[in-house]
Amino acid sequence: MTTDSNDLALSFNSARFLQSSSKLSNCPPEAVVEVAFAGRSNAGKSSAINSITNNKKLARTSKTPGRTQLINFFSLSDPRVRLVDLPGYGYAKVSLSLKEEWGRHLDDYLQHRESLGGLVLIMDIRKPLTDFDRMLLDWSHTSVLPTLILLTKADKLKRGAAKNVYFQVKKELEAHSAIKGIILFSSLKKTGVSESRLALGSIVTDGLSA
Ligand SMILES: Nc1nc2c(ncn2[C@@H]2O[C@H](COP(=O)(O)OP(=O)(O)OP(=O)(O)O)[C@@H](O)[C@H]2O)c(=O)[nH]1
Ligand SMILES: [Mg+2]
Repeated sequence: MTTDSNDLALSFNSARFLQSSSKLSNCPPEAVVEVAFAGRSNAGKSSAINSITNNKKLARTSKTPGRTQLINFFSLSDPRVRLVDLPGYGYAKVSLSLKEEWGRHLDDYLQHRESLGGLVLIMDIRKPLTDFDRMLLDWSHTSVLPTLILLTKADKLKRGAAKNVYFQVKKELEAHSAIKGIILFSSLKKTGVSESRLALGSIVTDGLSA
């Protein structure tokens, strides 16, 4: 894979569903580089994957929080690279035991997946940097895991207000040396999609050559 934007676009467009896993031991054999999309439940993770891969039907989206309950793997035409849709965190309406189980699987994947080469943190631009987001960011900082931030649902704010959140988040995360970009994103308007593809491409390229 090269960083040529046409190649990358083609590669993301070629994403296919590979499998769902309920726990780490059911995950497909390790790839070379997996980039996982994480974030609060209902933040827009699955929609972001669909926008980036230009495939509305790839990852299931829903108005109801808690739609993605499994770890979903998508392969690209380059078999060494995968995108991973993680279950959202912070969904209050599931039972405590289910919540704990979810947390454990998420944790297990993040802590133990050898091929995890990058994290895309999806945050609703109207509710950025929740406690869990910060926990995840602290972890990706100490783990030196390349992290891309998408401030999604940017269409919900006026341009000026969206920019303000962008600068606020940027300032707060100044010290986080593994951040590879902060992007104003909208799955509805397709804002930030090509920028995200470029940033993802460079994370993937770095991961492949590491
Ligand atoms: N206006 C707007 N709505 C969005 C955007 N992205 C997602 N949504 C909506 O937000 C809701 C949740 O989107 P999903 O992509 O399913 O969110 P998720 O983070 O995958 O949710 P879980 O799988 O439940 O954790 C859906 O109703 C989407 O249509 C966006 O950029 N703009
Ligand atoms: Mg989802």
